[in-house]
Amino acid sequence: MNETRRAVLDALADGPVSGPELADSLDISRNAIWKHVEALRTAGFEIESTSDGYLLDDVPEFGPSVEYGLDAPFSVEYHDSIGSTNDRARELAEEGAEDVVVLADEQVGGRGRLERTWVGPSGGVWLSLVLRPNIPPAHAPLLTLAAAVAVARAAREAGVPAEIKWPNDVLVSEERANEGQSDRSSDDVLVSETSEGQSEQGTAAGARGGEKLCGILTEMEGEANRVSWVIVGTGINVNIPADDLPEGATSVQEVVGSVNRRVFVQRVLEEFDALRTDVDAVLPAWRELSATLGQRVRVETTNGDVVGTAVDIVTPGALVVETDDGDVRVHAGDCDHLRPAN
Ligand code: BT5
Repeated sequence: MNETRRAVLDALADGPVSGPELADSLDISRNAIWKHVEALRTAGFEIESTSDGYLLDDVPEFGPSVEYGLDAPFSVEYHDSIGSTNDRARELAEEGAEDVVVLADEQVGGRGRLERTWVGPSGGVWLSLVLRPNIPPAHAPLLTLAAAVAVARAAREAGVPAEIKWPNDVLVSEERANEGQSDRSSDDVLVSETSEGQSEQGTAAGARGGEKLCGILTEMEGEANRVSWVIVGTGINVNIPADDLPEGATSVQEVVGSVNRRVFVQRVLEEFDALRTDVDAVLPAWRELSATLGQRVRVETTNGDVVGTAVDIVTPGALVVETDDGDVRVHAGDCDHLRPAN
């Protein structure tokens, strides 16, 4: 949203304000004011024309309105439906964009890591941030961790007991979901039960450490010591019934009911913005929200499996696993939670 349109919107929110008054105060023509008002109406803002002037009645729950009231320096490119927000973000990055958020209600060609499919029905928050941070490529994983912290915090504010599983998932753990489920019937539990004698293989939801609320796919381009751009693609299951999601997934709606997605995304973006400007805060915040630390884990890496107890996370996002052969730092891989370490 450009500066003038945002100023028109702010004035309407404090309205009623007449067209001529607005034109005067913003130093643009009355015709330009009219065009901004019409464009805002098209974007779903409800603007009443009263005898005293224009008045903002209602802000759309989702859409371009995400920029309205956002306390972070991102502009938003909104799509009702898109193939992959990461693909669109890449186009924008290659054109030189910075601090743009590509946001969609529905994503029909979403990607996970290793070209896995990401399911993105309407009602979700599918977003990709285009960033140009002044960091070496090796530090980019910190942005993934920051995004996970931002999502987990926003989810917790909404009442969802979210935790982070290394490296890129936000989960609702079985235990915590059940804590918040006392009002549900026993055949309506959100997270599948893990057997008492869960083996080292782990079971479906148990191996994931809980049900998946959000996944993050970070992509980048750069040279040896400096990134050119980074795209942090974040998929959050917000107002989606579990039936529309793959097995092992959950949503905000399933845990606490539907929420206002505009407010939810704004909180994610604001938290992310605060963390990217205070990188020293990322790891401590991540540790606090982690479902992985203290767990027995198996991490599948390109050099084979690492099995042991996850004891820490260190810059720029490596998991420290205490194994029979000593501590191993794992930088990338798929992580299964086995059983809690004694
Ligand atoms: C991820 O991959 O978790 C990263 C997902 C990133 C998605 C976002 S949405 C916005 C942006 N645009 C894109 O095109 N992508 C990003 P990974 O760790 O590989 O997990 C993928 C696996 O999660 C799949 O193989 C499924 O098992 C599962 N999955 C697919 N859709 C899901 C959903 N909506 N919720 C939970 N799990 C899902």
